Amino acid sequence: MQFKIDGKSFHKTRACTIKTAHSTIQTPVFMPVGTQATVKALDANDMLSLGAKIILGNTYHLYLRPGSEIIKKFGGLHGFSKFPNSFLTDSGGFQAFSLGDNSKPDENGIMFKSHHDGSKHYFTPESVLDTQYELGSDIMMILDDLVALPNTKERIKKSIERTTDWAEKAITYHKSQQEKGIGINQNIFAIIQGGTDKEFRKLSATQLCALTDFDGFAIGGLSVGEPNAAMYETVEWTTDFMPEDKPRYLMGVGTPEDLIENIERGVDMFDCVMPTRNARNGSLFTTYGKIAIKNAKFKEDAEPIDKACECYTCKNFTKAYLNHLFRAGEITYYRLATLHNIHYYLTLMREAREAILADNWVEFKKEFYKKRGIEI
Ligand code: PRF
Ligand code: ZN
Repeated sequence: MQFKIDGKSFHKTRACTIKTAHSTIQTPVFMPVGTQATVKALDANDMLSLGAKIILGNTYHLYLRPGSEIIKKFGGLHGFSKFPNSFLTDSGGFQAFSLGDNSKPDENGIMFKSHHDGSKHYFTPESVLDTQYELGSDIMMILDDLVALPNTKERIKKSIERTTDWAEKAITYHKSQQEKGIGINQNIFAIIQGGTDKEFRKLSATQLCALTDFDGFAIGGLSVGEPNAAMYETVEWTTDFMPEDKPRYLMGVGTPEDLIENIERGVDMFDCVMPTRNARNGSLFTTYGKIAIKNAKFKEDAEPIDKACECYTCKNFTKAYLNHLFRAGEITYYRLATLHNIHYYLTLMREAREAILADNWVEFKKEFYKKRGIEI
């Protein structure tokens, strides 16, 4: 993959271009979540009309159903879903972690029970790459061992040691597979762990970033229950140990405010279920903050969700109509709401990029907060 820094502005903000075999991605970028090889309620053409250059899929879910060998038969995620731009696939480390008692990591990998039928499976650093080769994702994530916060120093230390060990195995395996012609157009990212402890983060970042064959680096293990300020501080500290000349990805984050704050702290890439999940729950993003579309005050509201929004939903429909569709539980509601929320996130990232390239970050951030009634 090709990586280029196009411009920088205040503090650690940066605007970059990432080129994969399937698309050119301008950063900062938000990757909509498409766990099951679709962004819920939408299809590939919707994603193209939104201008999405990359979406995220999940190894854990697709491995269990329909199985990566079936997806491979249909030309990988691109052929199967017909989304022609890039896919990043998460490794399954986080999904196993989310299974709680139904997953158990050891030195060599993670044993887990399927949430479908309780069947037992074992993921190793190598096996999750084999699955991702079949999925054909443009960016593959390594298997990592993450821990809930707060946790003991011993457990966090173990998570770092394991994650580094697994990263070494992953990169060695990936190089050997590429020599055999497997995964040659696929990139691989390592995942920094270490909780909110500075020394642990430094240790994890320096160990992993010394493995220079990785195409990019992610910050994992955050947004798992720690206070927001601790997340920001950890990112601020960690990005200083990450290379300038490779993409930096903050996994599973976050709110629009989280994106702005972490772009300032040197992050290029984000993913989160928030815009899609919130849409389905009736929570819609606007320039002025969130609204709950089910609210009775929207019953006769003739305005779009956000007058400033240029999305398909806002160009065509009123809040009154969306309020009705939501209350009636109509499927159309999910599609229209999801289109709007993703459009909001992608537009915010495009505007952030423009502000960085115009060296206007401070002003941009001030405006962003001011519209939400916050003076900074
Ligand atoms: N590791 C992986 N996926 C993730 C995370 C992680 O730490 C997070 C943390 N917020 C989200 N998704 N593999
Ligand atoms: Zn809209």
